Amino acid sequence: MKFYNAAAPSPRRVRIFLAEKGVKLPREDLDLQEGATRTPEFLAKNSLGGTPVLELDDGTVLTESMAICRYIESLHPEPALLGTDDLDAAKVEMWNRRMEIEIFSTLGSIAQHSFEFFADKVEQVPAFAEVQKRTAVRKWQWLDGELADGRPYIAGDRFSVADITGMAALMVGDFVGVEIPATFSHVNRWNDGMRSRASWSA
Ligand SMILES: N[C@@H](CCC(=O)N[C@@H](CS)C(=O)NCC(=O)O)C(=O)O
Repeated sequence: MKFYNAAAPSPRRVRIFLAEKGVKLPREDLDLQEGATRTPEFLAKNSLGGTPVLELDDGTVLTESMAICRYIESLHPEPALLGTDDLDAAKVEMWNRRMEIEIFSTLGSIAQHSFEFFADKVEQVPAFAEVQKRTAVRKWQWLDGELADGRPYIAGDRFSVADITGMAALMVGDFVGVEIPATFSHVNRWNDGMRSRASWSA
């Protein structure tokens, strides 16, 4: 098995997932700035040219960070990061999608519409990046309201992949310079907790 990794938010979701499970995989680190995922060899593995990619020993290739996490969970069930029973798994899925769609994607679109790296990958609209900076603050405010019930983690009482997606979003927020306002005390409590986990630096 081989994990194709890069210094970027999506592969970081998998790195954190692996670190939380205490699993180490053979890994190749790719330099995105050098276009290492845009070679014919890599595009044959992932036609979208993105990381993470997990290549199995029989040649099967998995792309998409969540698909890779799901496969890793099947091999290493503990600690359960995708839910402990059917209802819990549904709640984790619900919150993971909310974190991905509402927070991670909003912050990611700021980078996509303003960073030179994306200039040849998306049709950039710089004004949209500015709109999304304001939108991101509103999304954090929404999450603050959700976490006002005092729960320690995004999906409830247990750390889950929804928190990991949130951790990746925090990293994107650092990149694009969107800070969580100090008045959002509940999100900041969660933010502090995530940054103090050993897996934060994975
Ligand atoms: N939806 C995919 C996103 C994959 C993706 O966009 N990966 C980025 C890093 S965050 C990448 O490797 N980009 C390299 C490129 O586009 O050349 C996932 O969750 O795995």
